[in-house]
Amino acid sequence: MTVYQEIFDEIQKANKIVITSHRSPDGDSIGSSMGLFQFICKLGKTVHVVHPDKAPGFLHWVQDVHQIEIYDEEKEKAAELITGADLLFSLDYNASDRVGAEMEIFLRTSKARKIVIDHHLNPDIEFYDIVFSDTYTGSTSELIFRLIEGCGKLDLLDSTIGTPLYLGIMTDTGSFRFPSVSPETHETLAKLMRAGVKHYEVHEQVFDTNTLDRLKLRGFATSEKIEVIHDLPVAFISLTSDELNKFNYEKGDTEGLVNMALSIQGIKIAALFSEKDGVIKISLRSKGEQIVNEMAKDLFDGGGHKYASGGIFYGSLSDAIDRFKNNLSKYWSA
Ligand SMILES: [Mn+2]
Repeated sequence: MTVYQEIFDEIQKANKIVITSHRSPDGDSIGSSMGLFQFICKLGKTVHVVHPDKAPGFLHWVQDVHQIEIYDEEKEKAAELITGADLLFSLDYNASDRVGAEMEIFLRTSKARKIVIDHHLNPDIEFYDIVFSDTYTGSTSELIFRLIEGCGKLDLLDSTIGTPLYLGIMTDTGSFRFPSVSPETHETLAKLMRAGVKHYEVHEQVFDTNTLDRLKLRGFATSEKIEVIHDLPVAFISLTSDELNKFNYEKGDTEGLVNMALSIQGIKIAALFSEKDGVIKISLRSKGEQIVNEMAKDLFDGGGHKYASGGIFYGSLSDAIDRFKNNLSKYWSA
């Protein structure tokens, strides 16, 4: 039996299905969660999505996204759903601590059957009853599509299921440009479009949403706050909390800013350091031979994908930058 059929059988058997995803939702966690949610709804089953925290504003247009139960906002209700579930999905993360320490307790104590569908490295296979992990695929949303196709239910695919999947694939592949994009990715996109997904609407909803403040912050960051390291093709941007406040910073305003640094001709590694909530948040991006997930893990208590990782630093902005600069050569693959 294929893993797709196995998962489909579990869905058919279950009565109380809960879909979870990681903290700080992104396009893929929302896309995969809502794609699977809509698919299970279409099978005529009841299902809840429980996320640790709320989706950023640029994802509020996604159909039924407001039905997601947010643990941070309604802890008791969210905990009850998880505890009472007989089938639990972990989407776009593969270790229970990625939902945050509080919500993790309920995942750990839940008696539900547990299924992980994910594309990050090193899944916690002990924790799950069924593991559908593919670290070569660019997004979890693409894996949800593969599940629907693999269990022979492609006839149910419509734009309601397909639109969030398109969103997740698009955002996690940098609009279909990362090395993780495969011919299968484009075949998936074609099938989503045939099912009625309006790709241009998804792009518009995600990318044409700048506020004037955000655009000015990005202009400031790229004109005043970008540095290229002298002897390596590495660039970084740093922003203090005062600078963020000056542009009325809202969550999501620095999203993708690190890619501006990576877009400089010849640059292979880019970083963004931003001072938020009293800590330094770090985003790392890379290309080609260079990978950044080890650096994120070792230096900034973080992790992620080979080409897109992040972490955190408890200290000053300048200390975080020094830590990055002083250790770069160790992670440089010549
Ligand atoms: Mn993902």
